[in-house]
Amino acid sequence: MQEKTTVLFKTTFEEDIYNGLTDYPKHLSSKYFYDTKGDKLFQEIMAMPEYYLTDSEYDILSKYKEQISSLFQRDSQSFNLIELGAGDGKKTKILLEHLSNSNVDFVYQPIDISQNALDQLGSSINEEFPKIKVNKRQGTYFNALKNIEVPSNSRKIILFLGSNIGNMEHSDAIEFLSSITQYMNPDDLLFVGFDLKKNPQTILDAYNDQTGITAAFNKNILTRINTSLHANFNLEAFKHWETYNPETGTAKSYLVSTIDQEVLIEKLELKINFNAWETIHTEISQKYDEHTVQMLAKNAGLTIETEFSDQKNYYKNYIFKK
Ligand code: AVI
Repeated sequence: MQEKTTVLFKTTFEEDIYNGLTDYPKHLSSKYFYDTKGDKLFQEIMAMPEYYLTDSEYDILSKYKEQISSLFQRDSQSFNLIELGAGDGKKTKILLEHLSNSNVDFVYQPIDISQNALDQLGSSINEEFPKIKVNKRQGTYFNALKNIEVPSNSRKIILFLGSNIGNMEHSDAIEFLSSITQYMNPDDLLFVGFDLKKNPQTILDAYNDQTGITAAFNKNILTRINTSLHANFNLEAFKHWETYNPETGTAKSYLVSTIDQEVLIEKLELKINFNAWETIHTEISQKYDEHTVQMLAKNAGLTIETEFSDQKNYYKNYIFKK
């Protein structure tokens, strides 16, 4: 049993960690993977040969940049290209380069939770594509989207790449897409990347690489708790474990305690007990099929305008309208 005490939480992080680790079964949110070290590990994941998602989306954007750009700039109307979770913008730059070379009139509005990531992205775009107008927004997707200024004669093209949607349960994805729909006019477009169902082994390999980068990424959440909440998680006593259910398309990441152990989280005045082989669920990475994307779109009030897939049919980018 956990020893629960009455704690006044100073941050949502503290509250989420407390609630997740005193629940049964235990869970932590994958959004807490991304501190400076986690961002770096995720960059390394994206560069791994096993993590096919990045290359697949890169291929799609490279191959179809002309078609995609012409859908964005219909009737030569100016538009605002709003990217949710822009990160380093590596893939988006394929489109940005093409749009810049074609002298298209648009404003790029990257939104990210990390000011540091935004500043780096902003200066690299200024350097590589000086003609592009950039208007950065730091914040959560919705706060930033709510406050974004788009002139009434400009269309909104909203990008959500990298199968980031896959880190949400279907009900949350529907809520998320529905909220975006509320900000869209009938002329606006939503461009989303979805990782597809495929050979289950390919998926397991992408989330359980031999070099252990994904394991380090998953365990980084424990390091973060150790550092910011003064805890004593022993990383050696946890195993990274990945599962994939080919029927539902859900890949799940866990940290499994390899021994009976007690962990102290000083700042939360909390002792957590783990039985040997007890789990902490940390992430879902959903894989999709046509049927599921249609179900999400329908429930969020969106229609599918068109779709693009890579050569291996590993990944698809969909364009939705309201
Ligand atoms: C950010 N997100 C889409 C990645 C994914 O594929 O679920 C995060 C990740 N987790 C392990 N590897 C990569």
